[in-house]
Amino acid sequence: MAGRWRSPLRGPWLTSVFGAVLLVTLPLLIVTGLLDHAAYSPQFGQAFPRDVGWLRLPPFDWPTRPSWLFRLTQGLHVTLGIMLVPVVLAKLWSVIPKLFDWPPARSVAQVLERLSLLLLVGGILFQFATGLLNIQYAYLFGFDFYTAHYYGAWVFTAALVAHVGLKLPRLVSALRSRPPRRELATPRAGTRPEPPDPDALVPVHPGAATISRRGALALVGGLSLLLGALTVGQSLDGAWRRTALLLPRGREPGGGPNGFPVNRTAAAAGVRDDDTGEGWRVTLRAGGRTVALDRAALLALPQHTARLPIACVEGWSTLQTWTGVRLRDLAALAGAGDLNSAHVRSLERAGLFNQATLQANQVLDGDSLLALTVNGADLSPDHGFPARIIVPALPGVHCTKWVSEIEFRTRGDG
Ligand SMILES: Nc1nc2c(c(=O)[nH]1)N[C@H]1C(S)=C(S)[C@@H](COP(=O)(O)O)O[C@H]1N2
Ligand SMILES: [Mo]
Repeated sequence: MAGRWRSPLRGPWLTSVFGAVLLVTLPLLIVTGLLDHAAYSPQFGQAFPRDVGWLRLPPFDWPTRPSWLFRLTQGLHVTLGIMLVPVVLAKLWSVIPKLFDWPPARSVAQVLERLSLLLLVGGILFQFATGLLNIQYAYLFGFDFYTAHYYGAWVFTAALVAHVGLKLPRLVSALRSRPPRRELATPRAGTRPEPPDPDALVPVHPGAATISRRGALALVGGLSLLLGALTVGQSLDGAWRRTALLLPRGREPGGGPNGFPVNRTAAAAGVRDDDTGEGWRVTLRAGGRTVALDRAALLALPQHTARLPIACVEGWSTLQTWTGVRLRDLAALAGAGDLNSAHVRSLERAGLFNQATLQANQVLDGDSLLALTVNGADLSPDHGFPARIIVPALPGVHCTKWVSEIEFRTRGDG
C-alpha cells in the first residue's frame, strides 16, 4: 500500500506549510462564522437558526454600528472559506498515505487519532459542501442550512483544537527542518524527498518530481487567489460585481435606482400586485393597541434617509440609499413604551424569511427604517414595495420585504 504514493514532494515540511497557513486562517473563518451566527439574534429562538441547546453562544445584542459590520464579517467568512478550499485539498493530498495506514488499528492511541481525523476531515468537507451549496442557492439538503452549518462548525472546531494540540510540536520542527529560503530557491530538478519520517508521509519508493515544492505552493496559492478574485466582486458595487463569476445571481442586477441584486422576487414569494396596491396597510401593534397606516400616511410622516448595506448570508452585499420612516418613530406612534423587541411580518405567506425579530437597539437606531424608497425612487416590487425593513448591520435575511405588520414588544410582554 505504502508503495502507491510516490510523490517526492510529500513529507512533513510540505504538510506543515499548508498546516501553518490553515492554522492562521481557520480561526478567522471560525470567528467570523460564529459572529455571523450571533448576528441572527439567536436569543429570540427564531425559525432559523434553530435552538442549538447547550451550544448556544453567550447571548448579546448584535450592534448596529458600524453599519458595515455584518457586511464585513459575512463577506470575509464566505470569501475566505472559498479561498481555503484549495489549501485544504492540498493538505489532504499531502497526507493521503495516512488514510490507507495499515493495519488500520494498531493501538488505542492510533484509533483515537484516526477518529479525531475523521471528524476533522469530515467536518471541514461538510462545512465546505454546505457553505458552497448555500451560496449557489442549491438547497438540496433536507435540513436547515444555518443549524447544520453551526453544528458542523463545532464538530470541526473541536477536532481542530485536538489536532493542533497533538501536532503543533511536529509542525514547528518540520518547518524548522528546511529553511524556506532554500526551499523556494530549489527548482524541480533539485527537488529531493525529505528524510523518512515517523508518520510515513515520505514515500518509500519516491518517483521523480514533476513539480518543485515552490511550484506546488505557487499552484495552490495561485488557485486560492484566483478563487478569491472571482468572489470578492460580490461584496463590492459597480463594475466589480461582474467579476464575481462564482455568484450565480446578482451579477447583472439591471440598471436604475432599483438595479441591485434581488434575493427573492415578488413573483417567487407569491406577492401579487393586488396585495400591494391601494388596499395595502401596515399594521403597528403595541400592548393591545393597533394602528394601520397606508403608504400615503407613511409618506406624510417625517422621512429619514440613510446609506446602508444589504448583506446576505450567501455572501453578496450592496450599499444603497434608503428613505422611509424611522422604526423608533413608528414605535412611538404605536405607543410602545420600554421596548424589548419588534416582530416584523411580511405579506408573503410561506417561506422562512417572511418574518423576523428585531432587537431593541435595532429598532431604536436613528438609521433603522421602514423604507419606502431607494435611491430616490419607489421600491420596486422585487425590493419589497410598498415597504421594507432596513437596519444598520442587520443580516439581509432579517430586512423583511413587503412588510404587513410590526408588533412592538415591551419589557412587560415577556
Ligand atoms: N418577505 C421577505 N423578505 C425578505 C426575503 C424574503 O425571502 N422574503 N429575503 C431576505 C433576504 S435573505 C435578503 S438577503 C434580502 C435581500 O433584499 P433584496 O432582495 O431587496 O436585495 O431580503 C430579505 N427580505
Ligand atoms: Mo439573504
